[in-house]
Amino acid sequence: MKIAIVCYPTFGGSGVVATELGLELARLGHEIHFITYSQPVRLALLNPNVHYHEVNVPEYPLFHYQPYELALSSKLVDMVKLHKIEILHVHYAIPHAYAGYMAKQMLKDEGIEIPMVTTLHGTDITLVGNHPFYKPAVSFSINKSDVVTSVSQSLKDDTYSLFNIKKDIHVIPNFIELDKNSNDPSIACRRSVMAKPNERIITHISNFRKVKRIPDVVKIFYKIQQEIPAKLMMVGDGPEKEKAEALCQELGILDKVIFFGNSNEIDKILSYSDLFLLPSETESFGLAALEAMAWSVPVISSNSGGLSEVNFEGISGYLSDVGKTDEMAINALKILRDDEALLKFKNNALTVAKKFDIKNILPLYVKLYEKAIKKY
Ligand code: GMT
Repeated sequence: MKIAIVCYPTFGGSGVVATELGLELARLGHEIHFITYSQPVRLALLNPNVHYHEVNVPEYPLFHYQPYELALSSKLVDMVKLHKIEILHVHYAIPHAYAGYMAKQMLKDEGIEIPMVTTLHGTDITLVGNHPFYKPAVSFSINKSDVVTSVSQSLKDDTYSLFNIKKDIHVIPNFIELDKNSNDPSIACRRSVMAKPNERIITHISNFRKVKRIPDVVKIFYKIQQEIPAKLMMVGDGPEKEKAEALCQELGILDKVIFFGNSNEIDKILSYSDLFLLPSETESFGLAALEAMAWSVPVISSNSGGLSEVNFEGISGYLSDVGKTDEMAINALKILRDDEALLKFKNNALTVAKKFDIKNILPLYVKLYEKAIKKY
């Protein structure tokens, strides 16, 4: 199949899912065209089946806001015609589903009919898309998609309750490429660089937005390090990072916390982590938690959104109500205090992660594409 993938190219989860999906489809022999405003961070262009087309928005002084949707839909039209693309897969509803729909209409005018799959990722529904300024356009473009998927049952339920959606939503969970972890020799374990042998390594990875409840991460760690020797790895960047650094200083734990910023070495960091913290306000799936579990790292998370579909209570970690940092710290210590418990949770985390192996999830997308293309 010739597939166009539209996504955000940044470190965020939806961009990572879209990129890994496209790369795996390319490995299976499909022709993949990534269409976005800059090269996705995890995109390796060394496969002849992978193409990247940049959307450029020329600056014009008249425009207070540069019209990205217009540029994207025009680029989609051009690329579909040039490369004979058979299907559009847009990740994140805003504005991708909207631009995709406009591209479909323009192509229809020229006698070209092409199906569009829209994958909902979370904040496009629960936070941003739900805003009254966007809601009508988001509802419209979801309803006009040929196939709609969501990354968890929880997100599917949220979509139906927040929007007037008449379409069937297929739940296809996010996935992880497990083979990569054992096959990549460059991921050498460098634990000693980060912590002493007796210190537990605790990690948080996110875009440091408010929704991630970064102060809760620091508070949980503060309580843990009062009981056992530990270090905190803070990976990622965003509006809450500076406040987190200030809070660590205020609590006198700055020497036990490493702020990495955005990193391309997430696998290395996870390979020596003992525990992952994700106390988010809301999380439609929690890809970062799954990535940790794939490295045998147990997870302490909130129980919001789709997190309970990924992190299994008492098995791969523990879940608490949002903001219950005392309980989260107590649960963390249950995992970290002795080696035997830690090993059990580590093994369980990997076992649960295996359910989300890309090999199990990819065929679900392929089936939907084939069905959608056949219908046209
Ligand atoms: O807030 C983020 O983590 C970024 C956001 C995105 O769109 O990249 O993540 C959303 O999509 C991810 C991939 O499907 C999910 O794993 C995250 O749970 C979801 N974030 C939220 O729902 C807050």
